[in-house]
Amino acid sequence: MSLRNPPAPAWQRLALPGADLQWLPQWLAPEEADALLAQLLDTVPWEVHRIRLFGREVASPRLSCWIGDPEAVYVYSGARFVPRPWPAALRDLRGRLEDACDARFNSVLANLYRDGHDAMGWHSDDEPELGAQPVIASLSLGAVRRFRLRRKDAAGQAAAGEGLDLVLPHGSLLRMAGDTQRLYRHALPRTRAAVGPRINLTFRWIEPAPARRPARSRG
Ligand SMILES: [Mn+2]
Repeated sequence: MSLRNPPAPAWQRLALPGADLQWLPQWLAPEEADALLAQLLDTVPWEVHRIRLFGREVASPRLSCWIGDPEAVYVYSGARFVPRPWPAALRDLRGRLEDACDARFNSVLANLYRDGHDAMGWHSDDEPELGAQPVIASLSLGAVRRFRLRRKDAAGQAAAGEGLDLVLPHGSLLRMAGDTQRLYRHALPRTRAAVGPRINLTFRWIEPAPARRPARSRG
């Protein structure tokens, strides 16, 4: 082992029954997180994604960008997203995250929460192309927001019971794996607090289309 390399930071396991949830509250040093936030705010082609909500198509309350290898086409909330190419700021980061998380990633969903009005509703990242037990690496930059996880009830909705609220600091890394998506939903609620922009990067592995089973029609 080289003496020049600092030891890898130790993951902290978060206690949530049945889930596999670990985090590093300060994965990036503050200066590096500052620089990455500024670069991404400037260079990512942010857009409003249309999502399906109660059968209606609406503008999502945040800005987003789907980035990845060409074959990492993602379908969610009734829309199909062809990835944009990796911006320079994210190319190195992907490799570092693969090492840190012991997983492979071919894509990242970038979300920009401009202020406390922007939010994310209850959902699971459980689309078929993510596989049964996806490893998702979630890097937070900018304003500190509250991230909530709640166990699904029998109908698959977020139940009022078992769960966890996490405050995700600038430069923190959350690793969701195992049955976390199958058993739990997560959300980023609005806040009345005066907060600045927050960027969340969720790195994923999307099974390329030819390897997938034929699509079934979903009712
Ligand atoms: Mn999610």
